[in-house]
Amino acid sequence: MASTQMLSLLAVFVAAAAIPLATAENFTVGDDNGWLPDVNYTTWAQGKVFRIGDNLIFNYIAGAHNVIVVGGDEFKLCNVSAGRAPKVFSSGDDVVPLQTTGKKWYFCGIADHCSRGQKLVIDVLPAAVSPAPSPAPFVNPSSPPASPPPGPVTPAPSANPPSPPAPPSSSWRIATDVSMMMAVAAAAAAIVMA
Ligand SMILES: [Cu+2]
Repeated sequence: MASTQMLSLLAVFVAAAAIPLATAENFTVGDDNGWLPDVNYTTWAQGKVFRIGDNLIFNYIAGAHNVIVVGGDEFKLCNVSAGRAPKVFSSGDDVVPLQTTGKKWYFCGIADHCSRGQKLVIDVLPAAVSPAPSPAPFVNPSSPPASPPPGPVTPAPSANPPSPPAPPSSSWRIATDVSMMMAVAAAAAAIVMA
């Protein structure tokens, strides 16, 4: 049924249009490596686009590591500044929501893990805007048509079009009749002579 096909097609379009609105991405830090020392998280983060609404997932054995949300200086020094009580995740399956833009720094506070590279800095961008409809040329039916583009102008039909070929003149018709008659006569003569 055509209407059914149209409906399913419409459903596909609606679903496709809805997908970008629902894209809060979950980034598993380190992918299959998880959250460990001696992994290059700068390399891991390279080329990834982090946005508000996305989540970082830190996977590790609970108790063996943690995730401390730190500042840039603390990140550099692998040390939480004295007197600060930073946010710490320690479940081993930590979901860290990205809620503000800008640089975010994380490191593991266990032993020397941070200085062994168990640290991550990312830059969070604003949430993705819902995709605007592609800027198709908008045609306003009520607006006057655009002036025709400059180009060769087709000549208006002439008021005096070339006259059609004149009908066969009477002299031509007579000539034809004569030649016809002569042909018939010749044929008749040929038959008689045969
Ligand atoms: Cu650790």
